[in-house]
Amino acid sequence: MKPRVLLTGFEPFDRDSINPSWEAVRALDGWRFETPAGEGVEVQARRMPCAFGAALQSLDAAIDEVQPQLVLAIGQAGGRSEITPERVAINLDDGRICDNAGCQPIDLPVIEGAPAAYFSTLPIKAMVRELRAAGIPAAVSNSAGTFVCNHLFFGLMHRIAVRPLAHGLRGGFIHIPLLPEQAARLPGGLPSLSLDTIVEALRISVRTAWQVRQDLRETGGTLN
Ligand code: PCA
Repeated sequence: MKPRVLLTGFEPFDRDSINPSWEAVRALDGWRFETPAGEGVEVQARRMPCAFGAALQSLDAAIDEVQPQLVLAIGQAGGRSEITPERVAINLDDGRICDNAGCQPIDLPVIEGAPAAYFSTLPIKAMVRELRAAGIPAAVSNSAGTFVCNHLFFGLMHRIAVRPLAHGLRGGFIHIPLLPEQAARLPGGLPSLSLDTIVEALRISVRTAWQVRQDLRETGGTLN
C-alpha cells in the first residue's frame, strides 16, 4: 500500500472567482515528503464542487481513486484571520446562501440517521502548535459552520466511521482565510493570508497529521 495523502479544496462560490482552498491545494498536487522514518509520502489534490450532495460524491470518488491513509479537506472561511483546524463536524445543513447548484437546504441532516456529530481524527492541537512555531497564525475552531464545508467534513467523518479502508483512514477539515486579492475586493478590512503562507501552512499540517497519532493535551477551547 503506497503512503498517500488526499488534499481537497473547493471551487469558488458566492460569486467569487477564486477560492484559496483550491489554489493552495493544487500547488501541492504531486508533492512528496519524507517522514523521519524515511518513508516517502505522496500528496494528491482534488477539487470539490461547492454544492450539497455533489461534494460528497466527489469526495467518495476521490477516496476510492487515491486510496489515501489521510484526508485533509480544506475550505475558505472569509473573515477568519488564522489557519483553523476544525474540531467537530455536525449532521446539519443550513445554508445562509445558495450553493453553486442553487440549493439552500434549511435544517436538514447531512446524512439521515447518522450521529449528530463526529470529531476530527486529525491531531488538531499539534497542528496548531506546529503552525504557530513556524510563525503562522493558527487556532482550533469549534465550528465549521453549516454550509458545504461542514457538509463535506461530516460526510468524510461518516465515511471513515462506517467504511474504514482496510489500511485505516484518518481525516479532518481545515478552514483558511481569504487571499489578499479577495480581501482587496471586499470593503471592510477582512483579514487575509498570502498564498505562499497558506501553502506552507498546509505542508506543516500534512506532515504533522501524518506523524502525530496521539494529539497533545493542551487547551484549544474558547469561553463562548
Ligand atoms: N467555504 C465554504 C464552502 C466552500 C468553501 O471553501 C464553507 O465554509 O462552507
